[in-house]
Amino acid sequence: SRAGALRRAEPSTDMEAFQSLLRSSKRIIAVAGAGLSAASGIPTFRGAGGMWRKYDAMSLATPDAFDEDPVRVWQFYHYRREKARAAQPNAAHYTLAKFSIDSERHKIAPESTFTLVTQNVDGLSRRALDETYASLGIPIPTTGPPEMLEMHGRIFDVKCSSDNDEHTVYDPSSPICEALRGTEELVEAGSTEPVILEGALPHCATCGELARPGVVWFGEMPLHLDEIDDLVKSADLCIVVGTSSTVYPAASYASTVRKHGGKVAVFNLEHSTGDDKADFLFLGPCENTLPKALG
Ligand code: BV8
Repeated sequence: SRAGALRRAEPSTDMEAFQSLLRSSKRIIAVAGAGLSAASGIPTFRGAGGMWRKYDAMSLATPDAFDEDPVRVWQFYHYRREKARAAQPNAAHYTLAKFSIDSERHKIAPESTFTLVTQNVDGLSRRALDETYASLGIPIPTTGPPEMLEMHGRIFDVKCSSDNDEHTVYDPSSPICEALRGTEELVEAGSTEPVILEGALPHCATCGELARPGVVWFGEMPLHLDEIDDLVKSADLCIVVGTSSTVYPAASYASTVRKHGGKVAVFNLEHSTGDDKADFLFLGPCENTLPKALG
């Protein structure tokens, strides 16, 4: 019937077909979200993990929340810093890390380029990459295009909350300030919020203003956008991993690749926005499906 003729082709679930597509792909990108780190014990934003104490995580990742209650927002980020520190990269991180290394990737996708665009701020993809370079005895390249772009910043970065000082420092200390020590346990215990004075929170070493986590909040400009836009426009394959594809502009990348004639492969535990338009859809935990697909 005509309606039948209009119906889009279902995404393929054929791993062999995906791997032969890989062999002929030259400009590959991956777009990752919280599902990539779920197996590492990092809570995702949706589902059960999306709540911290009685707050919706998304409502805390905003400049207004920080202006209104920097003590609460800093406790939220301290909790997530401690989670990220205790976490280990999982098989999906390591698979993407190995795929990021030219000599390794060219064994399955000859002469291809690759960049991981991650929405995650947990640093696990970076750790997996550094460990993989080390385990292969390959020095970490200091020139050439970056293997990954952390478009929403990094949980261990800290910057000034005012515009006085634009520079961001990497400060993985645990805790970042004495006042926050131990407050991460309160979440599990669900006990009352501790009283912490704003003066006890981290402050900018340069100007003395309140410091803030070096992540991109809702309403703020993501990082590396020009570079990402160029990559997205020229990609012939976009691998989408562990993201609900609901936050922009990251959620628009797969459809932009398709618009420019590229292919899209979605790896997710369950259905996600727009996956019906993908060329390939591999449902299941990415820590299982990704090693099969790119391993
Ligand atoms: C922007 C860092 C302008 C902080 C994050 C009104 C005012 C202002 C802006 C807007 C507005 N309305 C809409 C917008 C745009 C807004 C937006 O998209 N809002 C949404 C809610 C509609 N976006 C912004 O504000 C962005 N900036 O727009 O600037 C602009 C405009 C045009 C072009 C350029 C700029 C900034 C957004 C960044 C916010 N910061 N993170 C922090 O982490 O605390 S967002 C944060 O939430 C994550 O980084 C991520 O991006 C998002 C969560 O999404 P996911 O990662 O997908 O995670 P989620 O939990 O949703 O899903 C998990 C998935 O994994 C699920 O699908 C699940 O099935 C799957 N999964 C689970 N386990 C597994 C698995 N998959 C595989 N294996 C498993 N084991």
